[in-house]
Amino acid sequence: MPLSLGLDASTQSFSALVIDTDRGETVAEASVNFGKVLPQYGAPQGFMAGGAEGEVHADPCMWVDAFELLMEALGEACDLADIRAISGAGQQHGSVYLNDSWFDVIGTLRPCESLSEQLAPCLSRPTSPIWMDTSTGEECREIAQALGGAQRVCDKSGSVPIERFTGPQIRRFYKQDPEAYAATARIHLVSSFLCSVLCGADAPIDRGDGAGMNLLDIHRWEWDEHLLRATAPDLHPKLPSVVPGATVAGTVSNYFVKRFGFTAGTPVTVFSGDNPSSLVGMGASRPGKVVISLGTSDTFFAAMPEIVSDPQGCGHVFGNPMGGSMSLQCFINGSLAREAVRDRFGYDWDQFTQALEATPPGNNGQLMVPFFRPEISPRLTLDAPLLAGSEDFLNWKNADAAIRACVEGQFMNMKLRSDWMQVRPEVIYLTGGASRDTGLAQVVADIFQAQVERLAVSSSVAMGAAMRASVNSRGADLGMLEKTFCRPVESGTVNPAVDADAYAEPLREFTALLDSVAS
Ligand code: XUL
Repeated sequence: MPLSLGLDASTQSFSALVIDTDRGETVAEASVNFGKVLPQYGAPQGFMAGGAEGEVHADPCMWVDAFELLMEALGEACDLADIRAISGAGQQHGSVYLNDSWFDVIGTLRPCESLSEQLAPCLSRPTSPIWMDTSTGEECREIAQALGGAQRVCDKSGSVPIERFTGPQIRRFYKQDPEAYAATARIHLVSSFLCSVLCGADAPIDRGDGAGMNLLDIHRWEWDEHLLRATAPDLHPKLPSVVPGATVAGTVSNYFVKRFGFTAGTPVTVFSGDNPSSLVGMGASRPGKVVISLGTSDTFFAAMPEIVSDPQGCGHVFGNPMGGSMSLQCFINGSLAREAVRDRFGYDWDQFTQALEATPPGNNGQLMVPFFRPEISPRLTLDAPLLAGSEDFLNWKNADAAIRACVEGQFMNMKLRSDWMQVRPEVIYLTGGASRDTGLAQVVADIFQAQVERLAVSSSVAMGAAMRASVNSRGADLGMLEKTFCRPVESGTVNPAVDADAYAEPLREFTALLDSVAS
């Protein structure tokens, strides 16, 4: 059986999905939740909370421990020896810092020892800043100044300097601990680090994920010397090379062959970021379709016919793993905000859906700016949760209205922030855990005035990786894969239930509310 494996190293869990492209079937799926299976890392949601000045880090040893547990679980669901092509994706922007022992150790991993035991001594920085980290405001300003303004950085790299992006994070590390920075011989993204571990060789970075670093010239797809210099000294040799998404990074390492029974020589396509991978897994890697992905962060993205940048400086241009580029807008207050409101009232997810179904579009004028953590779209740095809204809501009297206010606030904000992409979607593809919520899908359809389709694939990131691997190493046809694996579920289509006027006034009021809290 010729199988392809897709991996998804996300914020809260590490997941795998195996497809049989000949039969058009998903053969196996497995997932491990970091907080649940590895509580010893003190990261119940996949990251260590409470860092200084907005720092949010995770331990790379936790990721590789989870990698092993995931392969054990997957090995019980299918025969790993049948896998003929592999790729993967990681949460974007996070970075792993390695000393020069890395190059030897990664090529000689011993199957009788755990990955974390062998790799821990290679870390020149014990933990990795991840995408939720907002600690680098000063570094962003310094990089912008060195380049002659934030817009210049945006023109080159596809984004203004952004706190969570890898370049500003590298600069902060260099400034805080210049010795440890000097002892760093390699800086990997989460995706290229895990790809290296799988291949047993130092892997390159793909254009999709590389564009989330504020270091890459997205017009030439090469490291930009000015950005590198503005970030930290001697940075170029510490970075892997950048390659197109259709590149074989290597073959599965002896470690994975011996420990888990993979077939030696199985090709591994370079890993990408979770959002670029999801673009592929949703069947949207050619321009014309818009995806909303509902996860720890919510994202809105689309393949782009040409490069446009966000005048508000919150949106991004990344590489499209299938060629060209994609636009993306990320909202930090995604499922964590929905969970916070749900938990406040002790609701389960069914009750959450019922609350959305029991309340009217526009919520009788009750609005909420549902930011429980500092938001990045728009940028609002807050010391405390910001739950600006109507009086009723602030008093938390009416659970159902609070839930609708939270969800409407999230998607009105998304509509306003994604206007710069100049895409007027007729169909929106919804993915991620919360996409199963019918009430929420209806809110999206109403606010965007678009048909919403929910695809059968719930794990579009891992699916995208499996599809990329199939196309790249097994010559599979992308169009055929999309027809087979990116179909809407039965009852997965939601049409707007109200017309555009229903949200005209709430959108105006929401804009005014947001302006008032932002100022
Ligand atoms: C995108 C972003 C997040 C992470 C984690 O810019 O920061 O979506 O990729 O999912």
